[in-house]
Amino acid sequence: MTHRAFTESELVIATHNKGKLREIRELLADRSITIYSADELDLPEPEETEATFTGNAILKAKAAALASGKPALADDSGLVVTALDGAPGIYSARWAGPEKDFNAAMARVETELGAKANAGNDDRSAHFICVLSLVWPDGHDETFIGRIDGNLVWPMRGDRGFGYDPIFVADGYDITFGEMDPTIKAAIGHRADAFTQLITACFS
Ligand code: ITT
Repeated sequence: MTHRAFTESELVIATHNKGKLREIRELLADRSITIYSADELDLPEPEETEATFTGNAILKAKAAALASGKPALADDSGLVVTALDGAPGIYSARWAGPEKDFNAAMARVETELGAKANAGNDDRSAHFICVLSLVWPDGHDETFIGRIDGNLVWPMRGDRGFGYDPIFVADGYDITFGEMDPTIKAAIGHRADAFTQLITACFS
């Protein structure tokens, strides 16, 4: 499959999430690309109306590319909990409410897992998904799906990372993403997985 090469010198990171922005900036740090965040360019936050991570990633990148006239990279991601039939999934940010209260969102995951356990289902497995979509102002997109599998723990542990990191332990580790050195998360995580695919396809 042929991919479009990224040859431009400017890129908009189409996210209003500071945790994601920090991780994506870090992943692009050794490239000579001028990076703008959606906040710096005052880009509006589009409503995520699609039913899939991929649909929402393309929607966000497209909106930013059209509004700015520059290529834009968006990230749609979330926590997919097996016993909760995939919830919160594409609703991961929305479970935190307008206050972006992730302690409440993690407590809700735990309460719902507790109800499942009471009904005999002890499955605490989950995975993070990250879809990265790079869209050019002409509408062309290059889109990649990353994933990491693990298990959920309670209580929350660690204050590094963001979002649901304090309850997620990746397979093969015994500390949560909230306790993990950010450089290790940046190497093994779902965002890193999607990013590696993007770099191979469009930046090399
Ligand atoms: P943008 O749409 O502006 O990028 P958002 O926070 O609304 O920001 P999403 O709709 O993609 O982003 O929601 C994804 C949510 O999933 C995010 O708010 C986090 O809570 C969670 N999430 C994604 N990646 C994560 C990670 O690496 N660690 C912990 N939680 C993560």
